[in-house]
Amino acid sequence: MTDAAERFSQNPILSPKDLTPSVEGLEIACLLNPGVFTFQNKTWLLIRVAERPKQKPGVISFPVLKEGGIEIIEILESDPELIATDPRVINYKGADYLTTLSHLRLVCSDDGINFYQPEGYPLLHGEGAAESFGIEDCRVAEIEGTYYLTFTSVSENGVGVGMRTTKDWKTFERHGMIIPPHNKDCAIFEEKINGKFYALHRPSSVDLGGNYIWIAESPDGIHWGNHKCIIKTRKHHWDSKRVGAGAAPIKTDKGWLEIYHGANAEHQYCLGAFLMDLNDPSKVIAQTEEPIMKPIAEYELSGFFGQVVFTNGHTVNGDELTIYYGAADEFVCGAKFSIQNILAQLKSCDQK
Ligand code: MAN
Repeated sequence: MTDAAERFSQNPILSPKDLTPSVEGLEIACLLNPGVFTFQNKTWLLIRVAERPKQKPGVISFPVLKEGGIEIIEILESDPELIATDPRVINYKGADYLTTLSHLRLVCSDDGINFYQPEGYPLLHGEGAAESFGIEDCRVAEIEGTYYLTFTSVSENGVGVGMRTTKDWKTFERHGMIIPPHNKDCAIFEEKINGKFYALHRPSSVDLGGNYIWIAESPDGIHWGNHKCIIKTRKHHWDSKRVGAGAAPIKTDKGWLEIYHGANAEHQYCLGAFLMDLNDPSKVIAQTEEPIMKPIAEYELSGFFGQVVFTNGHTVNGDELTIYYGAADEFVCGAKFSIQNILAQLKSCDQK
């Protein structure tokens, strides 16, 4: 079995052991799903760092953010009111919790392969009630000199899209939750179209509808409206259960190319692509039938949560697309693609 990705021979390029925990008493369980941007002639990753206390036998413990700082919750594995079938989330006494607390951390590189944590840049932590279970999976869009950070804000009240903006990566303006629960995977286009900002996002509709990709417009990049559903899950396909946007769409002469993730009922996460009209991106022109990347390398098949390749960041150099991705929800990896090759795999929506 193969796919269209040319994986870095150095993969994984970052593992939990490569960084130090943000506070004493926690350990890094996973590094995953980096946002990517260029700044001061370097490639930067804004990594999701997921932490928890070192686990003791018979006990599940995890951190949550409270006004005074971090609080550790401990639950006996034998407690009949605990449901712990997914390594990522548990349910206790009817309420959901995450098993790890994520913050976002900057690393940079001259060659796009060897990354280090530079001095003088802050860690981005959850702040306030809407981020008490952490912030995750940040997309970074650079528009007219401002970097727009859109990330998943998690709390007991739900999962929504949070936003911060920066110009220098040292000072940040907080814009709170810009799209309320349940929503994630928000990727802003890096160019205005006909004077308007556009973004892809992924609400989850429980009773009617599903985990579909929507597009929205905005006059200022912060307030969003005119939402339209553009990509749905496909029965009996690799993307039958959920789909979600990756990073900012890539402008090509054929249209806006989006790399997205899809998962099936067995929680296998693969990547595919679709193409939107250059002038009206709410029109999807074409989509791949088969994944362009699927979990096949050892570090993608087993880890904190195996069978996962998940991207929300890339760099583009001519025809070369370098995606950075989370493998098995534990490692940060890289892979190269030819944009022409991805375009050639798209099937026109009229032919379906
Ligand atoms: C899912 C997974 C987790 C994530 C939570 C909250 O369970 O994507 O990795 O922590 O949602 O967003």
